Amino acid sequence: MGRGISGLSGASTVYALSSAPGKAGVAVVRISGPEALAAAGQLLGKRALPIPRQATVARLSDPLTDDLLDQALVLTFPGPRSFTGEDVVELHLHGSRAVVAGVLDALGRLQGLAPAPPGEFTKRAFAHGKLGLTQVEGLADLISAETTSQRQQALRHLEGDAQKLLLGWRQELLHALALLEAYIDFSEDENIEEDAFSSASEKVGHMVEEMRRHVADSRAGQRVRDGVRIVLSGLPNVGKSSLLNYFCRQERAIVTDIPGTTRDLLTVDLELRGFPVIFVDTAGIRFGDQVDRVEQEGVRRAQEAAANADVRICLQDATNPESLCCSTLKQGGVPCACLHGSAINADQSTPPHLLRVVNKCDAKPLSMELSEGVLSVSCLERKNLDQLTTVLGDTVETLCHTASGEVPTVVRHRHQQHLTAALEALEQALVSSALSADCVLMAEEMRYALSELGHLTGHVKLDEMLDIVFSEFCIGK
Ligand SMILES: Nc1nc2c(ncn2[C@@H]2O[C@H](COP(=O)(O)OP(=O)(O)O)[C@@H](O)[C@H]2O)c(=O)[nH]1
Ligand SMILES: [Mg+2]
Repeated sequence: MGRGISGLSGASTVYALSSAPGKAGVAVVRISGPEALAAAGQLLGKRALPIPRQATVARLSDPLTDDLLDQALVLTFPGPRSFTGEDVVELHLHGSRAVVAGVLDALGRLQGLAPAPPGEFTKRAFAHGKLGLTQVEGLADLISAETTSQRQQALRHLEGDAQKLLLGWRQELLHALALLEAYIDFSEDENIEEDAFSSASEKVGHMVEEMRRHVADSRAGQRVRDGVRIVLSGLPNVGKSSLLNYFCRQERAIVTDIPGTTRDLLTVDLELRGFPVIFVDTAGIRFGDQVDRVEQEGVRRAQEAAANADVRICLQDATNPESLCCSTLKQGGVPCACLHGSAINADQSTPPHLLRVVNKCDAKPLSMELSEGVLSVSCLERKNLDQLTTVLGDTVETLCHTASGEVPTVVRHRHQQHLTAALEALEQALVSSALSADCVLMAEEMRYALSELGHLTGHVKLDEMLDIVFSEFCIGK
């Protein structure tokens, strides 16, 4: 039942430190493969192997020198009921460098054992059908999760929510294709039900609707995984860097009253209500003779960052009438100096969510009435910044939730690409069905969609795709 995956380590039994390297309370060494139980037996000396899946304290010794290595907790998981599907042993050692080095050395000297390359255990789990590809990705995400939302999303993927949904679509599609092919082959035959064709079209139509919903939600999952990009933009000296420092609770960006102080993009990773956010401070937008080449490039990058943001905080200055004249304030519309003349990235399907904020309200009472939704704050006197944080938190939450509240299936760019391609093929299949009742063309499109779904579930195995997926893992996983 192996999945015949290339790139597995040549050695049949592998071992590695699975916990983080360095001094720790406990360190876990994992061994997987046909020699795993025998290897553990050698470290245990004359003592019998513990009962499977039962943690047992045992003295481990170097089989060659008989040196005592550690008193450890030993767990055995005979295959196929193990993480990799093979025989697996876990040694829970005292987490000192000397203990770990001693045990790894002793294992390295045993016949048929080799150190596991990065991701090898997970690769074996995939090869033995223990994990689907989206579950493998969920595992990688779980290991790198830094916020609550990332943990929740990754766990649901690891538990197979996305895999189940995709496999369900795959089954539906296979069924519809079988109906259609039977209709193509035997349509003359009386035994073939009249409605095989319409029934296949109906199934495809249903799938198209569901897939559209998931593709539309695609940014939410990617944002939880990669972080919501919040870009601070506006004219020079409006207080962008001051606001960034407020959110970081430290002086990350240089603040001066000299226009053009910030030139490059400055990004800071933070957490807001359990969601990962990336704040981006940018150069103030200005043009003209006083702007040198370095600052011009900074302005270009600022415009690009603003165009590609998930949320754009358009900051303005209560003491600077020029910044208050910005059309965003007057009309509540999207166009603004920060974006003027910049090319909006074609990849960005949804325009940035805009938050309009007027800073320095301590210095000058606003003579004009602010349009609805514009917040007036003071970075200097910390006025209304809690309110801004609340609005920002609400926005981030909305941007990270799918419309239905279901767990997003699409959490990576790879997912979005394949799901979109599958959807387009099925939409095309529907066109063939409706316009010309062309079953052959329709079946062709459905087969293409099937292969795109297969890239997501791991049913279609391209080595380079698997390399990308597994490259995220470290040694011992
Ligand atoms: N009065 C007042 N000055 C501020 C406020 N926020 C920032 N400033 C000042 O405005 C100047 C420009 O601030 P900075 O954060 O560097 O603006 P940036 O160019 O948009 O990044 C500095 O001298 C700040 O001290 C505020 O809320 N009130
Ligand atoms: Mg600045």
